[in-house]
Amino acid sequence: MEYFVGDKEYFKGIGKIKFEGKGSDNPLAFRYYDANKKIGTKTMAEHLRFATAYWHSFCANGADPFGSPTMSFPFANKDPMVEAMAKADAAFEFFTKLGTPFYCFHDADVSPMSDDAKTYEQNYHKVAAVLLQHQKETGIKLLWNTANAFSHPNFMNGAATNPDFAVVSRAALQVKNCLDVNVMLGGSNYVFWGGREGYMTLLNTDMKREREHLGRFMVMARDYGRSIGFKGNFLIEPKPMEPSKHQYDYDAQSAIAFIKDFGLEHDFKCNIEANHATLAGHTFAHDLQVCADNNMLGSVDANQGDAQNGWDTDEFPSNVYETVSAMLVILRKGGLESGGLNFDAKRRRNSTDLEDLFIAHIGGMDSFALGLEIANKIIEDGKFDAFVKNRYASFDSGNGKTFEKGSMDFASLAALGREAKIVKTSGKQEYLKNLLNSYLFG
Ligand code: XUL
Ligand code: CO
Repeated sequence: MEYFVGDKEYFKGIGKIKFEGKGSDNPLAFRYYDANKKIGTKTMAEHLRFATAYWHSFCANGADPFGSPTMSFPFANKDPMVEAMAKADAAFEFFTKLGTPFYCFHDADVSPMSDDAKTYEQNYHKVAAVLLQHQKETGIKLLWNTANAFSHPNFMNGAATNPDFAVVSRAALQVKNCLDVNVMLGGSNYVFWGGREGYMTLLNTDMKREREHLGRFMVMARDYGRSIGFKGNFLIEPKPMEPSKHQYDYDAQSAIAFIKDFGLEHDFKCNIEANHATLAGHTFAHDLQVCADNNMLGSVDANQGDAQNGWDTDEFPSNVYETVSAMLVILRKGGLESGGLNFDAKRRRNSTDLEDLFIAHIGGMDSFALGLEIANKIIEDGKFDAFVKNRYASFDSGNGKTFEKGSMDFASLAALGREAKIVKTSGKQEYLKNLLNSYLFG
């Protein structure tokens, strides 16, 4: 079904994107993502739960610190509220034509911000009512929303961690409105990303106090959300830096420590972004695995960085090696549950054709579909799992098992070390990488 409001079609000349298979050379068709194809017990659509990000797709206009906007949108209008409504129409036309069943947004993406708090609230709720209407008509659902408490100059010294209480309260106003809108739209998750929840120099910062304020803020937001009937997961999206020099939720490990420090572990999980993990010096799969091991895998911002650039380039996923590695973690964990794969990704500044927005998403969806199929085959075959299990076999019986169960004291462990016969055992990394390539390339 194609969907556009009234007689206004924004993405003219582009119809519903279809699966045409490997033989197709149509850039506006899927070659691997076949929504209804069963992989194990679920369809591809059920496994991957793709979401389109409002901000990159319908707000980012190609401006960067060195140049002006390069992209124009067919819904542009001088009146910001008229534009917001037209943008919502265009967004739902896009989701429907592309076939992403979910979407994500910041308050600032969908409705105009205002210095006047009341105007901000009124704008936001007016647009939210229109979003609800579109959701009902198309069946597209909200994966998560979030507050943009980092762009406005008010937040230059932080939002919940601002040294000025007045700003902390303004951030709370935004988060409250976002939670209200989330509940109205039936959102599955609510995200906190703290771009300015960090600091630039200790010379002007009381880090301990700021981190405690952030914890208090989240406890209060959790309690408010639950009181108005929000049943989904709250998610922290870690990122080590950019725009702050030091961000408090640096990576999955530190976000989980933060969640536990403030007693939030029953309500909070993580939203892992590939390019944030690599910025922290990890692989995407590493941060996913840390979450999986702690039962903290909430959702995923699916993108990729540039191997040479040390910043958040937010590219669409195209590296199938990475998508296989990610899907291995996700499948072994049992899936994304109420999370999804949100394309927090932007086309390059010089990809200026409107069809490039479709082509970019198609590439991301195909890359994850391939990742899913290959990871599923790897798990079904069981060769890697058997290898890893065998590597730890010394803990499956005898003294190793007693140690793991916690029924051995340290002196006994050390005494065993006196007699231990240590045999050199290869980790076989090269063999395993060759094996992985055989799944990727046959
Ligand atoms: C910034 C980033 C954000 C969050 C939502 O790097 O990833 O877009 O996903 O605020
Ligand atoms: Co993100």
